Amino acid sequence: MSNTVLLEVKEQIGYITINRPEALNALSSQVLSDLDRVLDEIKGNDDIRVVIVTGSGEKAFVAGADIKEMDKMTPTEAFEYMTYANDVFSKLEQLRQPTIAAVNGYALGGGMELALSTDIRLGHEKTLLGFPEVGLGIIPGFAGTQRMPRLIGTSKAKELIFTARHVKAEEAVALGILNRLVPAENLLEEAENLARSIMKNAPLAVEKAKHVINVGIDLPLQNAIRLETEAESLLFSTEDKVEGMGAFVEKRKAVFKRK
Ligand code: DAK
Repeated sequence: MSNTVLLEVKEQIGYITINRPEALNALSSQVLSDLDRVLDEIKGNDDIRVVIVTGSGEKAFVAGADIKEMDKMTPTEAFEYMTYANDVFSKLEQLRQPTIAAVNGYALGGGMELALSTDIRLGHEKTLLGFPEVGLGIIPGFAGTQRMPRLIGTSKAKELIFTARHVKAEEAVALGILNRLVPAENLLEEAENLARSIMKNAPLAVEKAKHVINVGIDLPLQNAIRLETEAESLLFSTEDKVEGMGAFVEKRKAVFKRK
């Protein structure tokens, strides 16, 4: 079996590692189909509570779509490749588990777009992000023209996309692309700490919060508020809601069961 994407599960955290360090983890079609398979495994694994996505090696998270592969594509092949990649990235975005990108170096083009498909992004001082596409005669093709403006606003997104410039880590935090920076040697550890601070809460509540935010953001406000109300009422039927409130009243630590 191909191993361009690795999945490891430790203490209820699923680690996805894009594993082509010799090509700075560039997204080939093999990577996309391996990522697709790994996401299906995660979807079916109730033991995984949070997912961390990172890149193999010291230099890159993902240095974009594989330019050498893309170079030879016909328009029809490009359409199919992009449609498939968008399905895979949407699968990542819609995982019920919260996802954290540990952006350990270059996150360019498709790499930035992969990171944008996660819920929370951590970087370090050498993390460099950008959309080089217009310099290659194309535009971001894995939903960067859509997810980035939704995250940071249209004007700032346009500046990044039109200029194709590299954005340093501090600026990426100021823009709201990265949640925060941590020392490079602690990046994975900080991602794990963040994962654990999510995992101490009621799993169904966290999953519902993710769903309501992701779906609600594209709805008119009143419909989104209604979605929230319905999700909240459903959580009132869970054992974990009884446990969470009971533990507060009894002044003890809640033990959640995802029920
Ligand atoms: N694709 C393929 N190989 C890559 C690569 C990439 N994106 N990025 C790096 N590599 C390979 C290099 O070719 C080199 O391989 P060898 O020559 O040793 O065989 C190896 O990784 C190490 O890279 P460098 O020697 O270049 O390393 P440096 O430290 O000097 O430079 C760099 C690091 C990240 C600045 C540089 O590698 C670089 O600029 N990489 C390309 C960044 C980039 O432009 N990425 C693509 C963004 S465009 C669509 C599908 C997808 C998309 C759009 C449309 N359709 C199907 C319609 C999205 C496109 C993108 O993501």
